[in-house]
Amino acid sequence: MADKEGALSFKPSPSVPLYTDLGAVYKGVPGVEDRYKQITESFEKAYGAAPEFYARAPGRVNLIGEHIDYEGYGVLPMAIRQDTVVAVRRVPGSSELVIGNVEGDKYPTQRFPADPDQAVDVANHSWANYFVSAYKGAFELLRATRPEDVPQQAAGLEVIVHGQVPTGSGLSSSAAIVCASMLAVLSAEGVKHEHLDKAAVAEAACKAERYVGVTSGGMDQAISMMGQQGVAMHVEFNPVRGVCVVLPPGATFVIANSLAVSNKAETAPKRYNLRVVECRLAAVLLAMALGMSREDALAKVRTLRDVEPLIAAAHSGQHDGATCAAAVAEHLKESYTLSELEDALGGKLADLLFTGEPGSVRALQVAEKDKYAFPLRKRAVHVYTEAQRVLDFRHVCEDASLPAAERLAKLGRLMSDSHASCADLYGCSCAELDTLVGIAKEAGALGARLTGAGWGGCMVSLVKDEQVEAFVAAMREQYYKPRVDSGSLAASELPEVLFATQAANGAALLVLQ
Ligand code: NG1
Ligand code: MG
Repeated sequence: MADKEGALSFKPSPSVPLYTDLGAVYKGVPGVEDRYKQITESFEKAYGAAPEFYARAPGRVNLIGEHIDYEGYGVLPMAIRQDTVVAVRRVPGSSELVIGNVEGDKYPTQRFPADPDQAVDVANHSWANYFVSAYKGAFELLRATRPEDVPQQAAGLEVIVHGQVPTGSGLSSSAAIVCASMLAVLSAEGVKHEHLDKAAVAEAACKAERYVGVTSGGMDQAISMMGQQGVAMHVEFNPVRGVCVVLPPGATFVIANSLAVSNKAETAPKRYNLRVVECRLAAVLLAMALGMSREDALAKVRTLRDVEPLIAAAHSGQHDGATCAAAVAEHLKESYTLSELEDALGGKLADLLFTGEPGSVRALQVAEKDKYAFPLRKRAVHVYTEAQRVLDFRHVCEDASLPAAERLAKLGRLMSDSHASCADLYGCSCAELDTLVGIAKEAGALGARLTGAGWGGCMVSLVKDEQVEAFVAAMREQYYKPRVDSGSLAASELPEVLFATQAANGAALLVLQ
């Protein structure tokens, strides 16, 4: 699946901006000044002094391209307005990191040594683990790219975090805190903002987030760092890069939270990390079926994307999504038992493929205990067809020869097809999300799909501008009102669980004057 630069696309600016004026980051968004005041007050209350600076990074909504970033394929998200702010002060002479939160009751203060080589305690998952992961990652980035900036002695830090991105909702609260924390640490260690390359920070933040125990891809950190107001972004990997994609006029993305919380770090062995393992197994088996030796496949094939050249060689050069899916259907069985996989690959999977990957090994252990049958055909067909839908989505956005209304209708269909594939082939939807998508389509959405990892969290739908109001009213009536009536949702929370959204700016450093 190859891509070419279209007419309506452009590259994002490369370096992290530094603002001294809040208005520059949040033009016209109400409540921003008050929020920073509240963060500063929390900081002063906790530490007896004001913060030196702030780093902020947004959550994101993925428009299309689910569970394919870790398979090497491009995705198409946009940053949203909701973000995480990390306020920081260096404490000379201290060798401690004190991590507090504006919502201290929910997220209690934690202390860690200012030691970049400390291990993250994955077994005791805590909110502050995200900061520690970013802290380690910041030093790894510094050591690799700016050794002259690595301090002899890491600074002690006092930190207050404030997050607005709902957690466990598929809008990437995790990447928001990791990216903001990483920028904060880099800046505290003296790196100048103009020396911070957004793509490099995104790549380091992606690696860092894996310290919390999820074997994730790089989409969330990439868009949280590189996002640009008013445009979506086609993000590709190895190396991380983005191209801004202008959406056709006349429609809005509406986000609706299913209210089923999906806590990815805790459920990883049975869900996210298991999918990453399944894709790897599918890729290796497919490569072998297409003629690669077992030794080579085990040593060289890491993603389904790695198999594309073999598919092309067997199909007269064709390697679009449909051809790849047909190759999967021809060569992979519907499902495999663990012993079938071990026989095919010649030994214990943990030793053959996943050494040094504790998240994957744990997923295999749980699968063995559950006598899980690995449905590799479906998983691989999802990945290849979803990767094609991302390219199609971008091309539709860029096809100026079609009227906007026609382009929007096509985009909506791609989104709905993506949801069906996530639900039926990838098994990452849930009853609440499927219900939401059904209601959204009935209420006139051009298309609707789960967004993010799934198994709960949010849906994104594409709605014609003139229908947004009626659409929101219908969603409220059919999905949320019964929950408000039964007391499981407070009416005051409605604006946070159902809202129209525009593409917002990516991460920034801020010094208030
Ligand atoms: P969420 O769960 O929405 O943060 C996760 C991964 C992404 C990507 C999507 C599925 C992390 C940090 N992010 O997103 O890399 O694989 O699922 O497309 O784990
Ligand atoms: Mg996340």
